[in-house]
Amino acid sequence: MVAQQQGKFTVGDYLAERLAQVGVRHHFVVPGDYNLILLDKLQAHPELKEVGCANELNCSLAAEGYARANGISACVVTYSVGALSAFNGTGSAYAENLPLVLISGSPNTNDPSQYHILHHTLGHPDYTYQYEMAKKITCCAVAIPRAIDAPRLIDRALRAAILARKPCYIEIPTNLAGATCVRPGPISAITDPVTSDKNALEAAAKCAAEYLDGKLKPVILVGPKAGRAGSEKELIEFAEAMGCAVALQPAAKGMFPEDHKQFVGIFWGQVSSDAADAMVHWADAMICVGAVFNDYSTVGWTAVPNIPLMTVDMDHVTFPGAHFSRVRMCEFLSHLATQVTFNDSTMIEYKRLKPDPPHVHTAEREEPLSRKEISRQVQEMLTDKTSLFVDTGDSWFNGIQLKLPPGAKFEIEMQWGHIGWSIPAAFGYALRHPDRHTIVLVGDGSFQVTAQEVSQMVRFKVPITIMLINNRGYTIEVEIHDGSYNKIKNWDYAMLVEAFNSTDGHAKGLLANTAGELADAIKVAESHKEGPTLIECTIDQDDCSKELITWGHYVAAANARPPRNMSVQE
Ligand code: DPX
Ligand code: MG
Repeated sequence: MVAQQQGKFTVGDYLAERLAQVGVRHHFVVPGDYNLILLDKLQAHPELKEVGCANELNCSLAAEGYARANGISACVVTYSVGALSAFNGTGSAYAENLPLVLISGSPNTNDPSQYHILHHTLGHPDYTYQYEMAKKITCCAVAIPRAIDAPRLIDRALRAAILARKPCYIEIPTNLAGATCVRPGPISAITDPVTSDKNALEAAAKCAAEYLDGKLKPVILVGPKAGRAGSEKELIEFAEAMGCAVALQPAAKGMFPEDHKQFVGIFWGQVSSDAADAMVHWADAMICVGAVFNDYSTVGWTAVPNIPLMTVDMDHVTFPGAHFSRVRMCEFLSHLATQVTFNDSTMIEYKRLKPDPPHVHTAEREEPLSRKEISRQVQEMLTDKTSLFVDTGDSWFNGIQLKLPPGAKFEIEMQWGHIGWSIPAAFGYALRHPDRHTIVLVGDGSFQVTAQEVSQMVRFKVPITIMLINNRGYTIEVEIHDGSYNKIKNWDYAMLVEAFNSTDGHAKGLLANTAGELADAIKVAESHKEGPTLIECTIDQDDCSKELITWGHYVAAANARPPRNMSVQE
């Protein structure tokens, strides 16, 4: 703030100060003439570090990943040509419940009233369209009309994003970023959490305790919103008070410790791990904590639990026959932990059902590389310091099957499912967590979407290990519905990432065709700290997990349901 205190304080300074106060330390940017003054202001803030991205899609996805690590992030782009690309990562943040602040420069405030046609726009003088579009993919969108409105609108958007765990949108005209502005008031006005309504909390916990008392076989099902609500600690507290089985949805992997004695695996219908499905289907009560039932998590609607559900969401609790608003998940779980009766019947049953650990075959060094051997070697890489990103494709299934050691983190983007997400998202995440070893499992098709962002890993010397599984195409799509469109042009991936080095970079690109080559490459990656290492793992085109095949069949069937309510003429 020193530099800013000496000169005039501007709208850009206000935004910078607020971003720093809510905990942003890196902001992701692509410059354009509508946002340059704003970028100068953000750059001038001593607590913000500017991180340039190769394009706005990657910029928004890097911010999405940063929000996973940091709780909140900022992505700054130019009008339309930039923002419309950044809408994609903003959509991801919405779907994945992450507070991402999308900030866009916009036309000079004098232009709309003069009916001026401007560059980077649709070519007609109504410049409200981007703001209108942003409203649909954020929990709060504001367009600043005058400098005097900036504090109120910026504060409103930030508070909404923090409370809802959703993205917000702030549009700042190019001639307002440098306009004089008042200084911000106390940050607690924005960051103070909303607590539960005391009466609703009491009533919900009482209702839950009574409901559970009447049940013989309760199971807890954890979904991705449990982690987003920051309730991991309270979840353990509650689970231990209950003593019952805890299954996780695939997108919640890592949100409850896998070495905990009550962990019974990933519930994913037919492709569940560790007999989690047997437990879920045996239960007579299901406490769904932050669960999301979509077509993917229910395996094409074949695995929707068929008993009434008790739903604990981020800010409300619903039972068969009762609903309680303004009950925060964390508070509810820790309060309920003091009210419930211990019932470990599902754990007694699980001990009888728990499958023995599978025998894992170790390939000979010269054996051609297989999917199973990659998984075996990746499993050995995992430590308490690992953060594992798995991209859409067979990497989801391979990642879900791995056993996470205590402390290891797992990131998946299962609601939005944007191929290529993992490369920029892991980059954003790793900037915030330099102490962790970020590993990415990504397919060849996914990598081709966002490959440029590896060059930022080179530029910022981020030592991410990218395991690129090259099966020469879109295999998940092959399993859902095959066609020539699922073939892609092969690249020399190892050589490509070294091209990003130019004269000053330190990326390593390695190729593994055999089990031994992969083991050697992993050793190199683990000791390489000056930049990213990409290991291209080549496998046969048909070598995919049986879980992917099974899941693909059911999802294909769900996609192919004929239209209902057709008129008789049709
Ligand atoms: C598509 C998917 O190579 O993984 O293991 O070979 O399937 P697998 P790849 O990365 O291919 C991914 C491909 C094309 N999905 O199989 S999952 C549709 C799709 C999407 N996101 C975007 N476009 C298309 N999920 C941005
Ligand atoms: Mg592929």
